Amino acid sequence: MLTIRNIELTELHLPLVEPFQISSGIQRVRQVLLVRVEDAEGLSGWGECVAGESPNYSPETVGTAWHMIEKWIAPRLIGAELEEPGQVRPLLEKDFRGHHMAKAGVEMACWALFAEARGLALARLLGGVREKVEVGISIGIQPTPERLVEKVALALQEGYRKIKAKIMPGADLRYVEAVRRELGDGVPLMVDANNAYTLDDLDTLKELDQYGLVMIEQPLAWDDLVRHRELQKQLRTPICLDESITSLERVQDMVTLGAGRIVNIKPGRVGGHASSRLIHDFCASQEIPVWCGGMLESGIGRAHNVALASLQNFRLPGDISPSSRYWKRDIVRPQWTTDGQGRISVPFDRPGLGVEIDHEFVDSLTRRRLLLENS
Ligand code: OSB
Ligand code: MG
Repeated sequence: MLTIRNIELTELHLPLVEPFQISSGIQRVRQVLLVRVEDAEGLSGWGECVAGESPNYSPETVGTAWHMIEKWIAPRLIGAELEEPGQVRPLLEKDFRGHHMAKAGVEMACWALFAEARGLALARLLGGVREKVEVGISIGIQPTPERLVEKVALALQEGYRKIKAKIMPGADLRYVEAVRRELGDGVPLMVDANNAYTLDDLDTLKELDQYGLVMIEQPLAWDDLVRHRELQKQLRTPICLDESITSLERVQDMVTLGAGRIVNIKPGRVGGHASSRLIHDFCASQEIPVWCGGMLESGIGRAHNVALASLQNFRLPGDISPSSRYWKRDIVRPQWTTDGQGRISVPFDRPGLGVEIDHEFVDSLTRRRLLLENS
């Protein structure tokens, strides 16, 4: 048994090595919200809340998550006596609606704490089996199709096993066409629209269908399964849902409706590791492939994603690129690296997250910090 003694929030600003543009906005600096939970013995577990600066991906932001954790989540958890990490999710779900990213930041920190306390790798605690996870890259919207072709060619050289190109109206068909023309049909290419289309764009989306894409991620509105079903009926390319999948129930609805055929699991979006595991297991039973998405995480969130992606049914390469793809210097040691062939080793041989936090560097980037404990 383990008792939660306090929870500490840290917001730091980490500049990206290059701007990252998606259909709904451009990002140059990642506002990272770190969560540290401490137990009565003085052991710590770290998590990362993946909410962004603005509500352009989900309704949550760093500001709303900070508020929710300070006012609601921490008071409920501090003093709680836990037998196992699976108890955190029901505690945070009871009568608190939504705010999955805020909940997940804390829930995942508790999983890391349990892994530390038991001297187990987080991946082991989660039930992971893969020694290495396959990695893909998510490439932001480029100024020209030629620039995208260059980026894709470089990514292939670097060994990435799945290439995701962000698209939006006006930066779609010509971009995909250029990659196929210059680099061929063998490139494991997919696109992600982050909700930029409606069924009025059916002609464009049907044209995309000709390029043999591995999948089309979240073309329509973030909370809309019904129209994704209409679209999937008219496309051969599998639709992969990202924003729309906020829980196991939404995945079940996706299957019932036929709204998509592949699921992107981001633990932050679905409320944490317990929820991710339920979705993973359900998808395995339905023979639906899942892969681990990314939210431009620092090395701490990345540690959680790597551990989760080591579960059996993560059959497709994740958006889990090495540290250097995002940051000049990451906030963990060692930095996350690939083996040069598009795989990251899962640190099964180290307890907890498997990386050390670079506290000095974190402190130098910190904008605000708050220790929450019961008075
Ligand atoms: O839709 O998957 C997305 C980043 C921010 C917001 C949404 C998304 C993304 C990515 C980044 O695609 C993937 C990564 O972390 O490498
Ligand atoms: Mg996406």
